[in-house]
Amino acid sequence: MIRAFAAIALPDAIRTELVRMQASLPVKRPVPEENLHLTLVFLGELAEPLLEEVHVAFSALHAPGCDLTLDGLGLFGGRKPRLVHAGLAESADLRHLQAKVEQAARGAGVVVEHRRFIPHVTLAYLDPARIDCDRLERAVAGGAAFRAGPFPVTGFGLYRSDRGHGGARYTELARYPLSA
Ligand code: 2AM
Repeated sequence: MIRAFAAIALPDAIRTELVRMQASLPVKRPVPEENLHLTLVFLGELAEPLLEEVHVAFSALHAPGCDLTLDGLGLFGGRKPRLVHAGLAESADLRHLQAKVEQAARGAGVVVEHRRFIPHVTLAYLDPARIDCDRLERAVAGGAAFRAGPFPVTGFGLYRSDRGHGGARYTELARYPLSA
């Protein structure tokens, strides 16, 4: 089984800005620079034939490219935050793309969780037992003015995730261009 997801890769310059922002956060294990991405759809654990079906469906998908801007920081998990992320400026194009990618994955036979899409780039996963919530909330509030971009999105990718002791390793399996 292959743990897979669809995502937008970030340009180097944007990742550099995110790394700078991570350094100002009181987190022990920031997401490594090479792992920073914007997830469109988490596909779960797929058998190889199903992954191939997904690839065929993604290859046939048509959607326009767009420009995206990272905007602000946030926490997910309510009073017990489990991750800190950078948000995105609202983009109808991004929502359109995400809906199409999700629809293509379902059409290929993937059971996708019915969750509202909240576009974000995860900057760090948190260990709820070991974080200083007040300090973290102050740092996130202090990052409200964070902006990066706009940057052009010309495609999206299919990724596999392999989790080991050193954390997750993501590998791009295929890349799908968006129209100009
Ligand atoms: P996250 O950054 O919000 O945790 C690879 O794990 C990608 O798939 C991550 O970007 C992760 O989002 C996303 N994802 C979505 N749902 C997931 C789930 N149930 N388990 C693991 N990752 C998930």
